[in-house]
Amino acid sequence: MRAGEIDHSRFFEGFESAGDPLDGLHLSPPERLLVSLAASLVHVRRETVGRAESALGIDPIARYLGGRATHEIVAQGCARRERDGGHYLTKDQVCTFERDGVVGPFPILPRDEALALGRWVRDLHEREWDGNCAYGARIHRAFKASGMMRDINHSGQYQALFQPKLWQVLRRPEVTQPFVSLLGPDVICWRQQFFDKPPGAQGTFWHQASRFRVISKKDRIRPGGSTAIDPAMLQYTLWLALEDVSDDNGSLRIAPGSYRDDRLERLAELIVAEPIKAMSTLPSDVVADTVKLLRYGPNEFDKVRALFQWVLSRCGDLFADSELRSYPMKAGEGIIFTSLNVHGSYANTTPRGRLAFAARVTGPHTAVYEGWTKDTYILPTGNVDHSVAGLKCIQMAGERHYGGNRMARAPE
Ligand SMILES: O=C(O)CCC(=O)C(=O)O
Repeated sequence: MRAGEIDHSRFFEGFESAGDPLDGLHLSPPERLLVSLAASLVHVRRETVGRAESALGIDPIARYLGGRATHEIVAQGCARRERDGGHYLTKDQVCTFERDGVVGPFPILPRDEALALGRWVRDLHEREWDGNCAYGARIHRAFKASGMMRDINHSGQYQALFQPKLWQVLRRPEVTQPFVSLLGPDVICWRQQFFDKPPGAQGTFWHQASRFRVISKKDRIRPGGSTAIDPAMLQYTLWLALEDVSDDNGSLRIAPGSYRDDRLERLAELIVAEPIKAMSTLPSDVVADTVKLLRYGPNEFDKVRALFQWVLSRCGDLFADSELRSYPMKAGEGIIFTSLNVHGSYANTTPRGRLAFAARVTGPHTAVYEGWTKDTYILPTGNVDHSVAGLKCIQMAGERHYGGNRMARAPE
């Protein structure tokens, strides 16, 4: 490390890659052709536009980022435990959240009830969620054909739209009131999922999310109409442990306060929107392997890790002051955090499972999937398009929601 450089090694501790992710990756002839075509385009850009930019002193990445965005969280809710009792957050908890973008762990469900819920979820998953899939029949068939039906992380998404028991969890005061303290009286869940980490599962590498674009160029959620909402406040995640969680079976990890700097998310979006431009900032000898890994790599962990390394190579001061915390929890405990905080989770090196329920929660001014008719699901057997008509929102508290959002009726 050179003098003055920031030591990011703490971000990699406990996140070692299991060998070279490209080992054993065999591409078909059309895939190989696509990789060499992309590498050639990157080379051409570097030798033409790139050279001109260097001559003019232009850094395309710095230009795209337009400086370091500094986000702020200001709680919109006014209910507080000291005055209103119940399960509202205390003044101190709200202040902690505004500073760190994360609060908890705190008890949400009694431990026995959370464990029983976890067992019920696993049983339902064994029964293939009784055939329910909010993405529609095409994705349900594709889940079965690709083996993803066996993965709760995929097949369990949006299941509160079908299961009264999950719907009721989202409407319990223990769940809604902390959000009312942060968001105000009207609280909406726009998506739910489970995070299952079976024995031997890899960790989840550090990532940030506010608009949830993933491989799309459009925002899945954004401030509706002319509302101004800081991206750090666009949505908060409730991560509720349904089994005991420790560092050795996959605790969640967060850098509190890192939501202020969103360059990781924005540069990840640039890779999707303008891959040739983004790649042309890499040393030429690693371009083909990086394209191969990001396009055809066998697991998300290594892709996200490679992306993080690329972003650090461009923004050496990123998360400079961030402390990393892990969040061991007993079943029934949970935390609330802004997903713009850089976060991930440890690997599960134990013979025990690790199951969590995550609700993505927002306020009445957020437009969800506005202007979208279809989305794309990434499956190992290829990407499959699906309608977004079934991806409805749940009113957790209050009555108001953004006008264009599709709202669900309670399942029976
Ligand atoms: O539970 C995990 O392993 C990861 C959770 C996560 O990335 C999220 O809630 O956004």
